[in-house]
Amino acid sequence: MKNKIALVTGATSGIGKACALTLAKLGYNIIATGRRADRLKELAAELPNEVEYLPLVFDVRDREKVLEILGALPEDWKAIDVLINNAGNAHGMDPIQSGSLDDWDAMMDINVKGLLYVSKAIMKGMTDRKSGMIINIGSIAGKEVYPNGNVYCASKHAVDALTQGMRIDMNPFGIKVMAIHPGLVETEFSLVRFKGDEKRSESVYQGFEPLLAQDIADIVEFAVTRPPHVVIADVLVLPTAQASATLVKKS
Ligand code: NDP
Ligand code: 8X3
Repeated sequence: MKNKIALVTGATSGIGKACALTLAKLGYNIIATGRRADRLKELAAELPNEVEYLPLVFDVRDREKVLEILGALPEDWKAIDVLINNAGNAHGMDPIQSGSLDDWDAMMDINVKGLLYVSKAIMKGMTDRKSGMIINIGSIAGKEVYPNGNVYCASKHAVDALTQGMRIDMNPFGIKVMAIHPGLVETEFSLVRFKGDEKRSESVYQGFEPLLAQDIADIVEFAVTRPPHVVIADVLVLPTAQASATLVKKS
């Protein structure tokens, strides 16, 4: 394949989908992942015709599956140029003393361990080829802690630390590593956090203009189009109405 290859996790909605479409418009062939196979199928119809597309259905929590599927990529798809570790969500928003163990497991298993499993499967190829770029989608919740954000914030602080660690360890191989830390972006994020409660989810984005998924994809476009000697290491991007993690009403 002549084109570069981008792998985007969590490309079935929101930020990941916008990133996949934007990278496709830039001419990247796209590997898109998620659990919802129907959504990955629909994405095919939205991609430009000239772009090659490989949808992969797996849960990032499933260590064996992640390593098996990403370890057996077709020959033409092995040389991944850009990995976007985007799959993730918040689950619940409770004071720590009444938080649910299942919610805690989900956030640590998906946002932290899932990111590690996917990265593990891809980093070896990048270091062997001495080229590549990893973009981790963190959050303002990885820079600040807000009331009832406890475990989600911890998971995103871990993403921040892992990004720094990856950048240091992969630096000798010329691999670029960055994190984008968004504030409030209107996606399916709150619907997942509040377990399908549409009213509560919509209220998160009322009374101000939130970021759009495309605003994050625009940053990805800027980052991947920098010359070889430039890495955009860390970006905090907020809606203009949001000055900190605690200032916007979340529910
Ligand atoms: P969405 O809920 O719209 O998208 C989340 C994506 O992650 C989906 O494609 C989903 O795919 C995928 N995903 C979730 N769990 C798993 C899993 N176990 N295995 C595989 N894929 C999974 O939310 P966003 O687009 O907003 O979220 C994307 C990232 O951005 C997350 O890491 C989130 O923490 C971060 N973020 C979001 C902000 C916001 O305000 N929206 C702000 C800051 C950061 P599927 O369900 O098909 O598996
Ligand atoms: C998502 C943004 O502020 O709800 O990471 O944590 S926030």
